[in-house]
Amino acid sequence: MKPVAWMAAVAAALVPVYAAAQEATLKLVSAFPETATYVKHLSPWMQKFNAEGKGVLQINFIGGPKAIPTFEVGTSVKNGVVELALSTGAFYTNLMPEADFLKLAQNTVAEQRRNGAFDYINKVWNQKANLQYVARMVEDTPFHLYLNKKIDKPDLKDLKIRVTPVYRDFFAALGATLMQTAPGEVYTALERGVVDGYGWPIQGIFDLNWHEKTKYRVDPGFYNAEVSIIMNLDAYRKLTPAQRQYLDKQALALEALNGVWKKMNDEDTRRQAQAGIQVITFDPATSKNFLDQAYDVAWASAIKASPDHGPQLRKLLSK
Ligand code: 173
Repeated sequence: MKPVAWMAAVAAALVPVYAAAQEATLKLVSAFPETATYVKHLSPWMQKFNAEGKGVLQINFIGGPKAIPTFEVGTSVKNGVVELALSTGAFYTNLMPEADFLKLAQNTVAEQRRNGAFDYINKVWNQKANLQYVARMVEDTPFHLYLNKKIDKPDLKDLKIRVTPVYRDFFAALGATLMQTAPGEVYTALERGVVDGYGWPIQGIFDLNWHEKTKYRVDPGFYNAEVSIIMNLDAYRKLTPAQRQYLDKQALALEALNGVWKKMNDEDTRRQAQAGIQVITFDPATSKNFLDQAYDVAWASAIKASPDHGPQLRKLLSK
């Protein structure tokens, strides 16, 4: 056979294989328990993703931390055990300290896509953790300190507080004794009195019945809860242009739903009051110091842990 004829024959033989390879299925795990609002919010999106993505791209939801423990999700995505995860950076700081910096964002993810922050995040996530940062699913959601013992000033001396990396440096600076747990272990820790309180966003304490074991919420809230879809970089690079375009389109569609969080947060704030959770506040100057300290401590620690990317990310994520 002449080379041209030979190449044509091979190409013809490859067509059916190529066509059959057009649909790919990506496994997704959640680092949050399946009863969390985050998973409930993602479910209809995954359904739509699969309905509209037939023949192109599908998601196979594997489950929550029973499938892969919360703090092992990042490594599993990095290594390609699963292709996708719903997680927050605090759960994969074992891969890189930068993972936890996104809680400090003061701009929206839409702005981050415009001002280069999103690309910068991806540069770091690609290089340091073999991850592609696909979409930020939660916005407008501050974290709070929840307590079972009353305080009248921001002094956590003598208090044992459940943390993740989100709160670690701030609560340590306030004098707390720290205990790290995954969300799935908070209820038991409260029930057994192993901790006197915990950090969590304004939304979600009802998902795992923590309201039953919570007396106080400290205001103001601080930071900006980051919950996102991350993807194994090799799997991302293997997508065909059509598959990648489809994923990007659905990522933007997920972010376009982020307006719901303000309403969800208002609703949960009301529910907390109804559940008898009392709000601890400080005088205005103390509140301001509390909030300033939250950011100062976190950025100082971020820049120390990542002298190269910390300052850049601070610029790109601040107002
Ligand atoms: O588990 C946590 O408190 C935590 O780090 C977190 C982060 C983002 C959203 C919800 C919880």
